[in-house]
Formats: sequence, structure tokens, C-alpha cells
Amino acid sequence: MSAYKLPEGIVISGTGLWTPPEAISNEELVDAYNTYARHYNRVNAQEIDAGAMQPKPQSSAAFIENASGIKSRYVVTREGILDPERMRPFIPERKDDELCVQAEMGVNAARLALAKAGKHASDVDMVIVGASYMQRAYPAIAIEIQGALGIDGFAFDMEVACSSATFSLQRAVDAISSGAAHTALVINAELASPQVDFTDRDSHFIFGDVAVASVVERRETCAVDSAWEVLGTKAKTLYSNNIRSNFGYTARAADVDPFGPDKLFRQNGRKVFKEVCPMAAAHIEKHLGETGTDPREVSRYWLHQANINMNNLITKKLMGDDASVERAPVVLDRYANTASAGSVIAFNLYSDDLTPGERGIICSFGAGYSIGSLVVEKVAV
Ligand code: CO8
Repeated sequence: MSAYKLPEGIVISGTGLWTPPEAISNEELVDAYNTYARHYNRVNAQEIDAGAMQPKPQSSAAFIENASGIKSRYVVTREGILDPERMRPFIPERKDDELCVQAEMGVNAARLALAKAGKHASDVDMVIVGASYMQRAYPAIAIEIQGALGIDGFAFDMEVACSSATFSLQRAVDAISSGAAHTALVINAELASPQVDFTDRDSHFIFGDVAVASVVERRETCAVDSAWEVLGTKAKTLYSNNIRSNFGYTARAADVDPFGPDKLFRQNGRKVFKEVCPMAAAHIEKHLGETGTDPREVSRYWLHQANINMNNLITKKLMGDDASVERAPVVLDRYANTASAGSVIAFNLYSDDLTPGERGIICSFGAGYSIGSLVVEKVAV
């Protein structure tokens, strides 16, 4: 196999982070879940006593924080999520001529990224929306955003669960390398809350909603003083059933409940933890090696934000005693797991203080399994 050609002169010139205005603390979420669980156990007492049904166990805010590092999460709306009689968000349908919720989130993040990069929509000729779920099948959310921003060019959606952001950034780098596009807007609008089973004690706390966006272009077209040159991108997938959602349009033809428990997010969290940590650490080490970068010389690790203990384990493996939260920042406490957006949120919030010549790595890992990374170096333009 021939060696991967490293990209040359391609930069991330700006990122944008749109945070939903509403948040839910662990305590609020647990309180709603526990009320729901007690009611469920009362209503189903006979079947539970007969062993025909399992009782719903109680959740705990202390468990959630210790096991995951999550204290709170942002959501596009709190309405419905904390109602023990509903246990899912209420997001009313919009008319076809209105922006859909996911596109609106993406437009908000895109505007922030364009402003940070000193660019206008007229400079962009490619839009990618990478996310774990798309609000509809077609037309692509990316094309809706392209239309809303008035961009002349082409746009498409792609789904690679937690690696949707790094994989879509890789697509943008490749398209600019090949000349297929000049300036790309990569948007990761993660509208996760509708896919969370808020009645499942093991996963009700994991996800939050958010949107991030990045502008990718050639160094010579850059309109700002400094940017992040992409030294290399790397993607890896390995099939696993340990994180899965069976949601899909064929449910209608299978005569099954399209919103049954297996159609929502579910995982074997322990297995994921054990299998993905060594894979992610090996991937990062290999990728850094391919770009001539010593893991100890990396100023910042902008890692996927699924679990603080996972990130601690990975950074310890890579940096030994030099591992610290300053070098591998954590946003999980406030944002929870935002699927693919987590590493880009960390990059957005914790990169301005680095100086030209310093290097970092953006890395995601999750369902698929999938691992994606970009090694970047701050450059003065
Ligand atoms: N409250 C109290 N106790 C609990 C709770 C709770 N909420 N949940 C579980 N427990 C109990 C368990 O039942 C278990 O009890 P027992 O020992 O009696 O059986 C005990 O606590 C320990 O449970 P676990 O072994 O499951 O606990 P862990 O320490 O492993 O922590 C985690 C669970 C936090 C889920 C952890 O395993 C983890 O984070 N693993 C990594 C998972 C991961 O990274 N997944 C990636 C998913 S994201 C992704 O890929 C994107 C997909 C797209 C998503 C789109 C949005 C919906």
C-alpha cells in the first residue's frame, strides 16, 4: 500500500461553537427519571413480583459524575425531557419552508466560524454536515444550510456517529487538496436528545445537543493572522455492535415499532471503554509518528468527550506523568457527550492561547467503531 500523502498548505482558519440556551443538571435529570421509575414500578408491580418484568432501578447523580465526568448537558429544549409522563423532548415539526432545527443549529455555528475566519458565505464553495443523526433523509441538511447562507457550490451530509466531525474535516482537506473545492464549511450539528432513551437508567445521562463548524481553506487565501495547518488526517473503522441504534426507514416494512428501545441509542459501555481506549491510544501514537510528532511534544490533545476516565487513561498512556487537564482539556462536565462535536468544542475553547509552531491533535472515537484524527500546527499567516 502506498504511503498516505500528507496535505500541504491547508488550514483550519476558524471554528464556531453554538451552545443551546437551555441546560439540565444531573440532579434535575435524575429526579425526573427516579419519579418515572417509581411510577413504572408501581404500575407494573404485579408483573414485576411475578418475575415477568424487570423493575426500573434508581439513578444517581453521584454515580453519573464519578463514572463519566458529566455534571450537566445543553439541550435545544428542556420541554418534555423532565416530564415523568413524557420522558423525551418536545420539538414541534416545522413547515417545509422553515429551516429545520438541525439546519438552524448548523447555520448558527457556521456564522460564528465564518466570522472567526474572516470569511463570507460567498467565499465558500463546499458544505459538509457530519453528524450522528440527520433530521430527515433528503434534501440533505447541508444543502438546506447552503441555501440558507446563499453559498454557491455543493453540499452533502455524512454520518459516522462520533467520528462524523473528524471524518468530515478529512473529506474537506482532501477536497481542497485535490482542487475539488477551495473553501469548505464543515458543520457538525449534533441534535442528540431526540435519540436518547430518558427512561433507561444506564444511558439517560450521556448526551447533550450542540453545533460546531469549521472553515477549511488554503493558507494563501486565509484572511486572519493565524490558523491551524493540517499536517495530516487519519481515519480508522472496525465493525462492532457495542454501540448501536437500529433506527431506520425499513421499520415501516418490518411491522415493528419505529421507536422501540433498540431504535434509540444503546451500548455496552464497559466493553466500549475497554476496547476503544487502547485502539484510540495506538491510533494517536501512530498518527503522530506519521507526522513526525513526539506525543510528549504535543501541546494539546483535543480528544473526543465521552468519558473523563477514558480520556485520562488515553492521555496517561501517551504522556505518562505529563498528562494533565491543561494538555487534554475536558468539556464533558458542561456539555456531556455531544457525539462528534466534543473534540471540536475542546479545540474551539482551548486553542487560542497556543503560539505558532505548537502542535495539537483533534481526535474522536466511538460508534462503528470509528476513530478519526487531525494533527495540526499553529501557523502565522
Ligand atoms: N445510576 C446509578 N447506577 C448506575 C447508573 C446510574 N445512572 N447506570 C449504571 N449504573 C450501575 C450499573 O447498573 C452497574 O451496577 P451493577 O454493578 O450492580 O451491575 C454499575 O452502576 C456499574 O455500571 P457500568 O459498569 O455500566 O458503569 P461504568 O463505570 O462502565 O460507566 C459508562 C458507564 C459511563 C456508560 C461508561 O461505561 C462509559 O462511558 N463507557 C464508554 C462509552 C462510550 O464512549 N461510548 C461512546 C458512545 S457515544 C457514540 O459513539 C456516538 C453514538 C451516537 C450518539 C448520538 C446521540 C444519541
